[in-house]
Order: sequence, then C-alpha cells, then structure tokens
Amino acid sequence: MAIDWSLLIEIIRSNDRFVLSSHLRPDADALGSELGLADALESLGKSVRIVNPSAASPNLAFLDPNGRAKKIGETMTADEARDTDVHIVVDTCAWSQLQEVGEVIRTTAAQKVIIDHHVSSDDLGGLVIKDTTAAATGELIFELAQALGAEIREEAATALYCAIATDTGWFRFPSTTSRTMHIAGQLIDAGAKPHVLYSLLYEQHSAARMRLTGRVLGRLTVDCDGRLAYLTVSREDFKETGSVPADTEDLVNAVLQIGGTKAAFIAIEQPNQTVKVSFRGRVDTNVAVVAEQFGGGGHKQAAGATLPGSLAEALAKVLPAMQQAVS
Ligand SMILES: [Mn+2]
Repeated sequence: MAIDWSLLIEIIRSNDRFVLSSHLRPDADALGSELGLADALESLGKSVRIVNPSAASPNLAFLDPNGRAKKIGETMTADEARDTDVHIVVDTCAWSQLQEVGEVIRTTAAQKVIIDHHVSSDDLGGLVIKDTTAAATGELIFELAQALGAEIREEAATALYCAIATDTGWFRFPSTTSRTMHIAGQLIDAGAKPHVLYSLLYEQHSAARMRLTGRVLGRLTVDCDGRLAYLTVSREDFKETGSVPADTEDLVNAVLQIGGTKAAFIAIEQPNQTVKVSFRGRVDTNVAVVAEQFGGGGHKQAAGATLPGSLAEALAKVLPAMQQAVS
C-alpha cells in the first residue's frame, strides 16, 4: 500500500520538538521504530525524546545502549512529556496499551500522530497513518524516513531491522512480503548485521532456561490423536533448575512444531496459588474462546488466562475445554 506521507512531512518540517511513545512492555518493533524514527528526525536537526508506559525487557537493552527510552512517571514526568510540539505514537492504537502515556495523549496540547500496523484501533485523536498490510511498524518508519529524505544511519538501520525481523518471526510469518524483504535489504546496506542481531535477540539464554526446557519438554503430553499437545510447569521445576518464570517464554510455541497438532497449551504454576495458562492454535483453531471461558483473552491463535488453585485443578478445567476446541 502506497502511503500518502505529505501531511506528516508537513508537520515534521514545521515543528522542532518531538516526543515518541509506544505500547506497554515495548517489544523490538515498538522500541526499534521509536529509535529509528528518532534518528531520522535528528538527522533533520529535530529534537526528539522517547517515553513509554513501561521499560523494555532487558534482552532489548542492546538496541538502546544510552537509555533513550524513558519510563513515564519514573525517568520522565507527564509534564515533561507534554512539553513538546508533536507527540508521535508508534505500533499501537489502543488506550489500554498506553496507560499513563495515554493520559499525556489525552491532555497534551501537542499535535498528535499515530503510525501503526495493527487491525484494532481506538480513536487517539490526531493524524492516523495506519497500514495493516505492513509486517511491522518498522517498515512504515523506514518508508517515512525515505519520504523525508532522512539518512538511515547504522544505529537506525539496526533498530529497524530488529523491529521488522522480530515482528515477522525472522521473516517467516504470512505478513512477510517482498516489500518486507526489500526494506530489510536496504537496512543491511545501511549497516544492519543480521547474524549479529539474531544472536543478540535469540541466543542469550541461560543454561538454567535450557535445563527447564529439557525437563518440561520431557514430560510433553499428546492428546486427541495428536491434535492437542500440552506442557505443565511446577514451582518445583523452577527450583530444581534454578530458572525463573520468564524462562518459559516461547516454550508453548515449541510444542506446535509437532506435525499434526492443531492446538497447544502450557500451564505454569505461579508462586501465589494461581496457574497461568498460555494457549496457542493453528489457523483453524480459535483458542481465544477457550481463554475467555476462564476469564482471560487474546487473539484467535494466541491467548492466555490465569486460574486460581493448584496445577492439577487448573488442568482438570483447561484440558476438557481444549479437547473440545480441537474436536
Ligand atoms: Mn508491531
């Protein structure tokens, strides 16, 4: 989709001070888009600050070595965030994803701009540039930088490459297009190093995490003639392996690598007598409806819920619901 950038270019040319924000728990597309856009604007002589509702996870610290992305209420006050000409929100259109930054957006006198690729959207006010065919907001930022005639420097190229590579599951999701690859190629020409970035993003786990993975996968249960596969993680597993709950991230996706599975879930015992369950489905299985039965929610193919009680109690409720979902 060819985007008409002319209104935004006019806003950028006629203003000097910019604040950039993105969503809660900013991922690499959120943070990379902010950093890439900041660099492009600065190359045009603009002043740019970045503030988010929460900090990015430590595994993305390499993208932002100078700590440019601030946290609202902690390293930047709401008043400081409002003190700008233009406030640009990237990679989200949802008030629920903005929290305290949303309060700034509601009350700021600055011009507001939204650059996003998500289907769902609230009206945040201001100029909305949305392209749901873009695989990542990073693609849109690259195209904006080009439309602005801004130079893409190595740091921006790195940030935008990570944005696009992670949102496309390293260029394998259906959202990946020739446009995605074309942009990625230009980012490599501008200095992004795929092998280095892959390693920084995906090959920094602890040995404890690997031991937890082995232990949990060793107990894999396959049900419903192979259509359903699931995992359980007890507090004992964390203790025995020296791992932490964040080490279960992505484990459920590994289970969907089994041929013939339609859905998968992982039930993780939490310290506070609850069980967190993550559901995954292939295209023809809707797991959001299962998560909703237990007070959770999410997307059709990826959803979650937290249940009270023990692991056994949670399993007794969740398993029949998932058996039903793949039947
Ligand atoms: Mn995104």
